[in-house]
Amino acid sequence: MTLEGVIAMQACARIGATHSVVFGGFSAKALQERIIDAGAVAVITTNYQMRGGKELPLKAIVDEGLALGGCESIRTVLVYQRTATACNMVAGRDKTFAEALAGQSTECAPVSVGAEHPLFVLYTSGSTGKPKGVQHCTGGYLLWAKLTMDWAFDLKPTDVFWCTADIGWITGHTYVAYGPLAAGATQIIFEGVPTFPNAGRFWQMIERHKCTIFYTAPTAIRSLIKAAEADAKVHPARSDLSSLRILGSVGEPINPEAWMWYYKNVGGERCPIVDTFWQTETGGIVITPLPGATPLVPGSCTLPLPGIMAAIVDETGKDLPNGSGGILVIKRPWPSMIRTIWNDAERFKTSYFPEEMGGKLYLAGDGAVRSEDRGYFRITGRIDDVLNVSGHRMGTMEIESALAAKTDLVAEAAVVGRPDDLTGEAICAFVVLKRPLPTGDEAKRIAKELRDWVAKEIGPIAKPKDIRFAENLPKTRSGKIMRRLLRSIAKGEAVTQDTSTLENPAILDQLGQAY
Ligand code: 7RM
Repeated sequence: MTLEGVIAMQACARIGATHSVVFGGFSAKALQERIIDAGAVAVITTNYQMRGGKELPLKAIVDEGLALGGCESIRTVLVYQRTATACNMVAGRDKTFAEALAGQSTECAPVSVGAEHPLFVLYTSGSTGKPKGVQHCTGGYLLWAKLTMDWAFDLKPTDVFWCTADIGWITGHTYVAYGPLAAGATQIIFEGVPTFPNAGRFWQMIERHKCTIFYTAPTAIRSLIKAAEADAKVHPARSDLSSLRILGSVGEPINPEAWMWYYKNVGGERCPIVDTFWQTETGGIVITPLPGATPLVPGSCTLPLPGIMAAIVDETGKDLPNGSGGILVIKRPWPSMIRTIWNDAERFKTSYFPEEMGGKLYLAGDGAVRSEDRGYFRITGRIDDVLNVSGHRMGTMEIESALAAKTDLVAEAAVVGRPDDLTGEAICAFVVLKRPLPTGDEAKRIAKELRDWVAKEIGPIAKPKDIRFAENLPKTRSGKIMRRLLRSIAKGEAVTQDTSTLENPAILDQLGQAY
């Protein structure tokens, strides 16, 4: 989240090189897989990344990822020295920013590319184990980034815009690295975390820099509500937030309580909240209120932007009337839409344009419902095997594959989401071990071992919050794991669904007790 991070992205764009940013919280293995899939020729990184006052060894993770093998396409590793601490440098391959810049001209003419030239590939989770490389183009993407800065945020030359997202995710691409500068905004780029040195940091930053447009995620708001309730010193009331005029929310549904708190305590009942719905694949905001123009309803992202033909349909692609929940689709293309999945045109077609729905509707992967009165959209959450944990997209299959790869311990694993007050959804793993059912301290020890394993395979963000052991999983006679039963059990609910197709109904009692 340094300025150099954004500079590196834009430098790639300037010379016509396609970039793929990998979030700093991913593991060496996740990085290696992305390098191989992308066929990257260089890695740009930092010696250490500062996070909450600590130095995180990013370059060491890069070295570890490259050492895992298969990354022969990498010719150069460029290292920005963020901190004074030394890191390992490989002669002939690694170069510091300072070394690379020495003796270079300060001018670099931009390389012209066609509008469809791939600007970047950003990996995101889908319903299979392998992340998808979402490919975006140069022209349409930048157009939509710029337009949505104007439309969703009503950007004026006097504004100070702050999007708190990390550049490792799409929100950080479009509303930190590209949109604000394309629109000529004055922007804040924040390297820190919301809770360091204390949970009043966002409010202090807004006051100090006279921020006028503030864009963050519901999960951050919820954790700051909790902190403000526990300690008045970090309450937004302690800071002068009168510079603010528009607030934004993104990444997951915002619950009406969090919306009201944000509206009152941060926006002083004066600032409209734009609840912006969009995805890695849409490139920019597609459903949002227009601040000051669209009457707001807490928990609703209201109406599509001009040109976005959003609709709610049934499984066959037929339109549903307002008031009926269904599948969110977009009927016509728009400038910043995903162009393809990197190296996998077939998966692009089958994931987003399902034949059962006629093959021409863009399937967002979310459920939604439109209100009877205004036709406002409310997103009800993913309808595929994708979880949203603190606004981060995680595939249940990815986590299952990671657990199953621990072959000395794990016979089988199933991962589902359950609602969580703070993180929106929490990861819950049901695990069958290759040894007798553990109890007490042994169960705790194995659960920790599995969590650490997942952190190594994917990254700390994928660690399951709950791990429940059982001797088996609920399966149909044809061997399919019945996840909807697991979802009820994860929530702590009694299983009320039809279990007549279950091969081993007795297992439900054991899973329930495990809870
Ligand atoms: C921008 C981003 C996409 C998924 C998407 C939804 C969920 C995002 C909202 C939302 C309800 C919102 N890209 N989502 N914004 N749900 N209201 N305003 O988050 O690719 O990482 O995630 O996030 O489920 O499909 S993403």
